Amino acid sequence: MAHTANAKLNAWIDDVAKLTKPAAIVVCDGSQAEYDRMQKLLVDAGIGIPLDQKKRPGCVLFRSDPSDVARVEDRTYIASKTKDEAGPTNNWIDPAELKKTMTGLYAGCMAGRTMYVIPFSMGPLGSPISKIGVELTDSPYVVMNMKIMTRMGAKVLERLGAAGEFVPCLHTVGKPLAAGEKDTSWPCAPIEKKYIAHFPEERTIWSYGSGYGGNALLGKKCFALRIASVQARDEGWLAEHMLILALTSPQGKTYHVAAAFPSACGKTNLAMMQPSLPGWTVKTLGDDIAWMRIGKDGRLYAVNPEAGFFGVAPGTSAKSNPHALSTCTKNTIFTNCVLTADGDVWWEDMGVPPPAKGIDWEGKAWTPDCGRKGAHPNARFTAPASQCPVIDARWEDPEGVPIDAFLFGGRRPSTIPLVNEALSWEHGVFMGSSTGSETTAANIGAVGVIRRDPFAMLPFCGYNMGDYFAHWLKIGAKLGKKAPKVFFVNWFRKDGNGKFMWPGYGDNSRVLAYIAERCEGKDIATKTAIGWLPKPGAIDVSGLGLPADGMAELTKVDTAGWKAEVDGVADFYKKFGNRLPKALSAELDALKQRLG
Ligand code: SAT
Ligand code: MN
Repeated sequence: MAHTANAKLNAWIDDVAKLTKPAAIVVCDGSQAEYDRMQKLLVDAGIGIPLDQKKRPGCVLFRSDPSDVARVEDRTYIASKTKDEAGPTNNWIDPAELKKTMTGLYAGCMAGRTMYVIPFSMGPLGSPISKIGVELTDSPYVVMNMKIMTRMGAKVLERLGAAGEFVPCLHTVGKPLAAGEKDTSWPCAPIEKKYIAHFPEERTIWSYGSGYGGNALLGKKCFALRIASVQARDEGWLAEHMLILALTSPQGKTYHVAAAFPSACGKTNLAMMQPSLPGWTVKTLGDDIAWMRIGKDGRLYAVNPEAGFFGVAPGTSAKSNPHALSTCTKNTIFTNCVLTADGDVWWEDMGVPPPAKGIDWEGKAWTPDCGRKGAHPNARFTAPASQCPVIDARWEDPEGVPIDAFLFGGRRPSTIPLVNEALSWEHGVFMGSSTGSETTAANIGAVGVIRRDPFAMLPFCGYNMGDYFAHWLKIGAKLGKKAPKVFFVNWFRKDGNGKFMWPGYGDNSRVLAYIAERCEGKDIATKTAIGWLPKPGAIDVSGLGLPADGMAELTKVDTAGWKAEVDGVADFYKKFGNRLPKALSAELDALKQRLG
């Protein structure tokens, strides 16, 4: 049927409809009226809960099923033709076998539901960096979220035209409805039937059984990272799990920084930071993903492929991230937060007193002393990026912004200094590849263990991670002298009493200012065995009241600690066998030598 002007798309829609048997097919136009219709449908069904329209205009709350609260990494697959292509860090199943299993699950899975066709663009429409995807889904909640998170609807179809290319993204909640059956408040499939599948060679995504976040909003991690990382490798660009920010000095010079941190390290907070250092400003371009290409001038240019923020609510407060709080005051979808008696939302560590009573994320009566958390730790807000009070004027620039510095970082209680500048691009890639973060009580397994999460891409790289490191080395060789500088930062050092040694949050601007000055080539760093470290006085700590030896401790080389770090990285590198680039084992050896 001629659902659209694109023959390939029409054929795919018909094939999927034949298999999944939806009651109706709707091609989304991306209009506000359509969004409002989806919301009304869900509210009328008792699934969406509209919030108080004076306190939170245009906002609605959803509660998911307890089996469906986050990305499911052990149900996420990179089904490349060979296991070796997926590499040692991904779950692999033979693609033919996986397709057979999933085709069985898909048969009749949309019965009683409407199948929505969501044409979307990752990146500003028409930008040379952008790419088009089409998601087929039976979830109106997904339609609403995709409207905020991507550029979506009729204008994308126009752009796609009769013969344009798109990444097909098939999604279902995996809960067909029998005639007359009433829907549950959060339809999904049991955990062992959930599959988040990627077929990298075919640039195709199949997702079954989850309605939550990155499992269901397929433009985000599935397309913009896992599939895009494969496209980026083949086409010579970078698809990265990075925030993008613009830092402006008191002299009015702007620097663009892209930064990768594993989860729970404050990426969204850094992206929207309110600098404590007078005269410096930070503007946000993105909080999660960066697509970067080499521009005509030979520099690396970055675009945020998303149009919204899918942020973790708990912990978001006036102290940690005032700008995120302002971003979600209107036109926002909340998922798994507490509903207060006066029709507002609340979450743990919001920085405001809890309501005397409310309804928790499971729909149960809740009071602050009931012994349970009210919001799920992975409760989220979905809000338009345009509502962020510090969104950068260039955030939708189709050409992107030139990157001056890359930051890698993690939660490291010891050894790793506050800021360490790579000696070369290769050394920077070594730093990225060895990125790790301490597990906390929130992680399953031993506490205080360093989990390696190279480039913060461990769950998001769509191919062999050894080849991914090689790709980074190749991009550096192309950039040559125009390559961004690379820094490793650590806001999370602890003293002997287990207290954080660095205040973090807005005071991280002091480190950003130092980084900007290094980009200017200022002689404020010393070359050491581990990299360039700030000279005494190079970082402005006035007014912080750090102990006298505080900065010395935060910026010293802990030789014993680094020797243990070298052993840790060597152990991790073994995983990659002969896919580990020689340049990286050489970096590891050279570091070992320098440490003596
Ligand atoms: O659920 S998402 O993958 O979109 C968010 C995250 O885990 O970072
Ligand atoms: Mn992320």
